[in-house]
Amino acid sequence: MIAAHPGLKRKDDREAMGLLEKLEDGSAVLGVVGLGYVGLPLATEMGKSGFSVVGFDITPGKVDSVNAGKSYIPDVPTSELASLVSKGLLQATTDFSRIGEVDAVAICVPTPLDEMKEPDTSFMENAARSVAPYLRPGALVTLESTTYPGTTEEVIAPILEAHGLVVGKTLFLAFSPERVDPGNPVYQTKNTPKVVGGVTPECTRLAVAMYSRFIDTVVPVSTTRAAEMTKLLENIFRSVNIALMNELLMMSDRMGINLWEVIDAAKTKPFGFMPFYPGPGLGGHCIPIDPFYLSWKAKQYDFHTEFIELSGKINENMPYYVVTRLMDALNGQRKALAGSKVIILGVAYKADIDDMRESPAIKVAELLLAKGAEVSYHDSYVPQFSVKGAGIPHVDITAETIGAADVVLLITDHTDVDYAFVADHSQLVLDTRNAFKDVASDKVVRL
Ligand code: SAJ
Repeated sequence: MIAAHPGLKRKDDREAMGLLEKLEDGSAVLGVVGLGYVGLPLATEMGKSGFSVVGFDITPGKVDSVNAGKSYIPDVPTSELASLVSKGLLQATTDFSRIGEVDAVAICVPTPLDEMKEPDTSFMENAARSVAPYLRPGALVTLESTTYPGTTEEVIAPILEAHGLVVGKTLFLAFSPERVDPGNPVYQTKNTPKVVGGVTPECTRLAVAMYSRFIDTVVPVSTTRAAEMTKLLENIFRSVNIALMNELLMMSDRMGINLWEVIDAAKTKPFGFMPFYPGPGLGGHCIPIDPFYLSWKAKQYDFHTEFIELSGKINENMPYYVVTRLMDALNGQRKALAGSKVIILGVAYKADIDDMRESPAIKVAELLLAKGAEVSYHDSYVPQFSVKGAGIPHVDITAETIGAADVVLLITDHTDVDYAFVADHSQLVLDTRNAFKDVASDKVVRL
């Protein structure tokens, strides 16, 4: 039950009341713009709660796949999608004029960095421009794309109001950060708490009313900026702590201390400590990118986010540090990196997924090729790996292939690899993830 806010009495609150009732009785038609790893699971949860949902995307292939009931997102079972489509609860289109059919729409499009490492808000702006002409008076729009504080009100609101609607009166607008962790076996869209911050209290209330229908826990905050900042805080917390571990790793190596052992020991503290681990660098579509959305905006307030800049510098240096350590390890066997056969073990950006976005393996492979190494790779999740257009050959893990390599360089610690077998048959291993921690072998060098 969603209690109507007592304040919703004024004439122009009639719009809000109308939407609130439609959300409450389930007759509202919902929309999702962007049917990717955030939008398709969201649209599916909306449909599963009984709403009619229209999904919008600029990629005809995705639209066709959804309408055929075929999922292309591992977190969305095809059986679930097919069921919603066959019941007429979910349909997809590239025709944005159909926004006129929806009472509320969530925008879930990418927010990458451009080549200058500055926010690229073009996807959000284009999405807003695509929906603005067709929004019905009284509609609710929520933005889910991770972005800097101020985006919703400074960038998106003006675009949505360009056709006469007024936010807070004839249009309701909120920010609600996506918290999708692809492949997470425990937390999916429905059971991950959802933070919501509206431009006005009515905007917040309506967004809370919508999300509450299909997400278990909804957490309202006072403003859109607080909601935008919440997501950035979550991910900057990670990137800064990972950078700290990477810096301590480089120091510990010089001091002859096994930092991996130290972290495991520190982890025994039952309070006040949270483990992060060093590694070959930061991959993924969130952690390496989100901090720079904040540092970019902070500059407008003459504020220099030194932690973010420093952690970015340290994390970005890790692929170079790995190659230096690899050269040291080969040097110990009187081998030059140039001409050496290197097998990169694991190239996805983190264990047990197939996602290559920003994977540190890409930069490592580039550096190895530039130094004249002969590079091949093994990753059962990634069938094809190329660097600057050059395909890197894939090898199976056999006694022959491992034995023929001068060094095996572990970048990503997938759990489907027999690390004892690799250690037994290799000449040398550089392990950047402590994946060989249970393997006693003098051939394994730990980062
Ligand atoms: N990494 C380290 N050391 C660590 C943890 C991660 O080097 O201690 C590396 C990973 O190998 C990877 C990168 O950092 O290359 C990012 O890893 P991540 O564990 O942060 O995973 P992501 O990028 O999938 O982050 C997502 C985020 N989810 C959202 O933005 C909605 C993040 O907020 C989640 O906390 C994270 O998943 C998660 O916990 O799995």
